[in-house]
Amino acid sequence: MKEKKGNNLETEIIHAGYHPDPVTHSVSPPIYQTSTFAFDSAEHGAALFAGKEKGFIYTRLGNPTIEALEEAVAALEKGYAALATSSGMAAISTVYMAFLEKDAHLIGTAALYGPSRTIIETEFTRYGVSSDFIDTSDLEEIKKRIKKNTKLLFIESPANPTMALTDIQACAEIAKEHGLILVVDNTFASPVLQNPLELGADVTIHSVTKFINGHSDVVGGIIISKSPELHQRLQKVLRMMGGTMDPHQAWLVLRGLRTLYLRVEKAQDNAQKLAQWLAAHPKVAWVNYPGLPSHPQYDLMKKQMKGPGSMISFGLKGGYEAGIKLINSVKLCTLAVSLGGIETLIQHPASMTHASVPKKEKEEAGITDDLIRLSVGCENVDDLIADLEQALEKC
Ligand code: LCS
Repeated sequence: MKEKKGNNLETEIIHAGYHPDPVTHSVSPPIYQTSTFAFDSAEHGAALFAGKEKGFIYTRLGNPTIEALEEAVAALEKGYAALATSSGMAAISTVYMAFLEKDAHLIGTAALYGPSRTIIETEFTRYGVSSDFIDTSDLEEIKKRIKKNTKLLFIESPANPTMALTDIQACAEIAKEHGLILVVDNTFASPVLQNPLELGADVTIHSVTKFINGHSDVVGGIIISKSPELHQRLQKVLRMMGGTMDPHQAWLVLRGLRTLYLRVEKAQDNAQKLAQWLAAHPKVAWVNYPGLPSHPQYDLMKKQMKGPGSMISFGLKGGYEAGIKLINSVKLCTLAVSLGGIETLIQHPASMTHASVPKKEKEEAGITDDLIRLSVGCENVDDLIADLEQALEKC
């Protein structure tokens, strides 16, 4: 069978990572739903374990369906290779476990997804790991916090849920100068809108639960490395820690991935219209959306992203009480955590996704009590506006 190749992202998203099954020529990749693979002989098994022959041994160590997904996402993120994980948090904890030695120090974005920060502050402290979670859009502040034992610079851009951006290229320069590993959680942008490795990052991670799968029916993660050395270190830790993906999960994510470009374009178009509509609404106090010229990093968005995406956060003039009334009054938007699916979701981060972060740290990170987060989906935008309008009338 011929390999399918094209030069544009839309084409690559549809074809990357799949080499048609040589036996049946099946158009959809087969699901190799097996935990283990038969050896031809004792010598063959020994050669596979010794790395002298290529092939599959045991699904925690590798599986063709999982590899198809890894190959596709590595190509889209312009990486050396990728490792699929059982969840986004499995990707993050593998990165921490691989690169944080005893008594190491980490600098991270203050407004990270709650558990990405909490695991460092409540679990890795048991191994002497210390951290500074700061406003990483302030490059001077990053430089000031670097210590002799700083190993990792972990940033999320756009950040969940403040939509603050961090200059990835500038962070890569700082990381290089000080010998740090720069990891970027690219979940909010997706590989369609931002490629951190091209901007100089060492490792990119995604919760594929979100845009990459896109249908709110799978939990998963992926880690993409720039170099063979980083990939091999992460692979060793992931295989032993065991947070690997399952073949059926990988097949579903690969199916979702094939429509990523279409979904991101449509959701982003809706989000731009909704953000403008919200910003002009008399009951809305503020809107954070990188596609609005009022966003403090609008120019940075244009520099490092191909578009502002489809995540919006906003607050109402009536504050917390009005926000809670709003999320209880919507009829089309679904009141649920998670994001990046085809349906529009609305939630209250201070009491939901970021409940694990102490109140003081939340406020310092800009996760105020009045903040409402909207993950804009692919519905008709007039229907979304009508739903929010009827809910705002009650606030
Ligand atoms: N990174 C980001 C930016 C996230 O938003 C999440 C989950 C994760 C990593 C963890 O991924 P998971 O293990 O859930 O696949 N964010 C969620 C959110 O905002 N609502 O629910 C989950």
